[in-house]
Amino acid sequence: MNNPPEELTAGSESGAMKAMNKPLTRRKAWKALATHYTKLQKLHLRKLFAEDPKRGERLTAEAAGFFLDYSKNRITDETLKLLFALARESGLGAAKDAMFRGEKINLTENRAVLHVALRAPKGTSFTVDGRNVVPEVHAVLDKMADFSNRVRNGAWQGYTGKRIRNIVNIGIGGSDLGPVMAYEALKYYSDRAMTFRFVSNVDGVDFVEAIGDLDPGETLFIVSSKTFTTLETMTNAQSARAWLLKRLGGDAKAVAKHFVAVSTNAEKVSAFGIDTANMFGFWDWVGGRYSMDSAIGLSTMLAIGPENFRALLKGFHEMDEHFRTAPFERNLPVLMGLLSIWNNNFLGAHTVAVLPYEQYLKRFPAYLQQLTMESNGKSVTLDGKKVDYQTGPIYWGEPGTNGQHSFYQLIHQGTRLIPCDFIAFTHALTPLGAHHDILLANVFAQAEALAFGKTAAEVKAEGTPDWLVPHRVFEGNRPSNMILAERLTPEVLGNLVALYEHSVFTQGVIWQIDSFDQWGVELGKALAQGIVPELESKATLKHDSSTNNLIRRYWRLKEAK
Ligand code: G6Q
Repeated sequence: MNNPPEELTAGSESGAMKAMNKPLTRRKAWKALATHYTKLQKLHLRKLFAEDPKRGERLTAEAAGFFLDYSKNRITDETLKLLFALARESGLGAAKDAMFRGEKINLTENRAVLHVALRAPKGTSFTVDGRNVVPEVHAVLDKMADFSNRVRNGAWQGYTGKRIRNIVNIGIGGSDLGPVMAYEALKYYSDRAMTFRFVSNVDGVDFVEAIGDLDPGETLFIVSSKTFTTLETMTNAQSARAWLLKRLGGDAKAVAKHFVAVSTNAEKVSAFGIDTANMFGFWDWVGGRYSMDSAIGLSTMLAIGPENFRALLKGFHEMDEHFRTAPFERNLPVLMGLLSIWNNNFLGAHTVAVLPYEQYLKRFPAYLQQLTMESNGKSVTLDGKKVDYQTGPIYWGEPGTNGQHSFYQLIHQGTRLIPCDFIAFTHALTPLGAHHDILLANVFAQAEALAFGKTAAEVKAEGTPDWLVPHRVFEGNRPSNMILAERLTPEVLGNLVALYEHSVFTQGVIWQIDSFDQWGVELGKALAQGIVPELESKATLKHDSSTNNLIRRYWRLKEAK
């Protein structure tokens, strides 16, 4: 592309792009929010709750499997009104429609952003370049289901005639984090007779430890890579191929029985030696971090079966429909996105802690880190201007209650403001004595303590000596969301992931950035490719003095061994 797409020019037809003509900080609602913040700055959640006994019931919303209690945010009705005005002024509605219409809203890559089509029911329509892509999506899903059934029921056999019992997904970034997270999240529903492993890191440890105890005759590798060129994945895939062939007698025909690919690049898949009949495709309008519900989810389907996978897609779709149709005031992703803008851009919070009180979601924060930070870690607007406001916050987290015994200290009494997303389920999948009541008591207690804290008077009244009082005071006024659902089913996982996907989208639209490119990641891919040959055989080095020195040291120590 020599020129930016037409949509970037002022007066374009695209509603999504019109809004960006006015810089964010010059918008009426933004300025009003800034003024409003100065008035609200000192207001405490204690006061807000005391003045409105129904606040905890009022500032809630419910849809697509989830109940959101956002009453413990430092907001008033006026804040919400202004945030909704900001969303309108930013063209959120038009941007949303543009995405669902298949417009090329990923401007810097000139691509449509249509992960919502991955979970569209049969018979519906989503078009890219005038073509309805839903039938193709379902053709791939059917092929995945057929394959999964054959592996799960033993009809698909390995080269030596053994049944496949081990699945190893090789992929990285978007081709790994979603599958790992979904496997862990839905383990309860998985076939326990099968073993699932995930290899992502180019550090050989990852591969070696993953296959150490596996019988190659019973092992199937899924090479998951949209581009099929990613250094880490290709290196691991080659090692897997060599490992397998060495142990199964060296006949290259064994590859077809033990390797399948998930990719958009048929040519490279075939060059690797994988029969393209065993390739599961997806499309350039699916971003890596938005691909866990495409063929990239093949390991998920193998683990939980096609029916559960379809339930997962149903959950995604329910949230898509909610996001597409619900008014902003009751729209969960919009609410969460706007509250995040408020906390980040007005209250000055730099991070968001994601705290699932559900052990099965232990990898959810890691998954969310990519979704949120790769999407909204940008510092120029769609028309290439440097932003003069903060964009994507840092996401991090751990499952509760574990985090309570470590970093929560800083959230309660540190100097930084850390908004928290608590995620909890009213029913345990594995009920055990009083465990679930205790777990839920903890999540409710944490949100309560963060919001209301403990005053000096309260601490004194407990008989605390004066000198100890300041140490035991909790300021409170720490914002949090409580995200509640009934139980972690495949459908609810779909609801949850789509909730965050659309919240990320909402924030990206307000910040006027391209949430769907990842030039920082591309840079990393290119840089290492240049140094690899220099490490393998000495060459004239042309880096900075530090990099040159490090490479020379590596050479020296490598030789000394
Ligand atoms: C995701 C990113 C990135 C990507 C990986 C793997 O949105 O683009 O994390 O998923 O770099 O890329 P491949 O699937 O092409 O190997």
